[in-house]
Amino acid sequence: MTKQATLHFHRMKDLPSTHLLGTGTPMCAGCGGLEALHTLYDILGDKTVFVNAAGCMTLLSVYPFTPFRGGWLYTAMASAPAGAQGVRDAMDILLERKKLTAEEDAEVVVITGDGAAYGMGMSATSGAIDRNLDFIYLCYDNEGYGNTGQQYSAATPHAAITSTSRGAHGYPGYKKDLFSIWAAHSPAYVATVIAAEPLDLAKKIEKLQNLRGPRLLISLAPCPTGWDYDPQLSVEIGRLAVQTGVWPLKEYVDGEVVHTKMPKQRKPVEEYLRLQGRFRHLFEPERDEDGIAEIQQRIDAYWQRVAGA
Ligand SMILES: Cc1ncc(C[n+]2csc(CCOP(=O)(O)OP(=O)(O)O)c2C)c(N)n1
Ligand code: SF4
Ligand SMILES: [Mg+2]
Repeated sequence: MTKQATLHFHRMKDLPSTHLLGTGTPMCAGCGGLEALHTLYDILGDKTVFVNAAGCMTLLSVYPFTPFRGGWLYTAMASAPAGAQGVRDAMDILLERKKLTAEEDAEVVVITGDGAAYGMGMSATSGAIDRNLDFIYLCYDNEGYGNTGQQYSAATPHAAITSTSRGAHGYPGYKKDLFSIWAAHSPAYVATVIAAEPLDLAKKIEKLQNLRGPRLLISLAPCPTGWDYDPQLSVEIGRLAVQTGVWPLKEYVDGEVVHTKMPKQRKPVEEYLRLQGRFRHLFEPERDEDGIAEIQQRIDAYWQRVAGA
């Protein structure tokens, strides 16, 4: 725990009356994942129970300090949705026995990174959706195992340099389509979001609040540390992810997939790529035309398929 964090964090036993998430946290400046969590917490409110698997956000609650006024349960990396099942079941039993009032009932929110959501925790998530668990899952997707030094994950995009894909062409694989995998389970709700589009994010959170069952959010999380850029560019990079069509904003509800923001005139993907050190090798020491064109073509093919554009 840094000195800065101890100045702003609170002992769990004497929390203040207003929540202070994000003030003086031990997170990196410009963390896109934290921003999405901030919005979710603002809308859902203080009594939310978070269930977290190991990752950057774990550092938010290091006993006895926490910025949350509700609950925080830390689980093994593959098990956050199973932990959420336990919390939900316990609250349901207490409600049934009238030891918890309806007003005291709380949303159970799984918060994990992409390493857990796209990989290690996939099985537990699938099981929780099958059981129609009444929970929200926020995956903040910084496209790598950030907390342990940005090793590649199943969410890493093609050509990105990570600490385990350092070759001349970066990561050779392609980002897994978690949205479709989740939607294939027919849950109550799935959406992609990004903190740099706060209105779209807030609308989706408000919508899922009125639903029950598994409700899943994947937030692309610009990460200055793992993606190698100046923290002040986080919002710009987030907006460019949407404007270039790299990160389609969409939702699945009632069996339908709807795009919630259609980039009218998509910007070239290189505007997004060239701001990030992890893609520097596409531009220096000389331009990799084929590499950039391949990334552009995959984006074009996606939008052609879903929107004929
Ligand atoms: C089973 C297991 N393997 C490895 C680790 C070490 N570990 C802790 S955090 C982390 C990275 C998690 O990546 P992600 O879920 O994407 O979250 P991020 O760190 O990017 O926030 C890893 C590998 C662990 N805690 N448990
Ligand atoms: S490494 Fe990335 S995801 Fe982790 S706290 Fe820093 S900016 Fe956020
Ligand atoms: Mg990650």
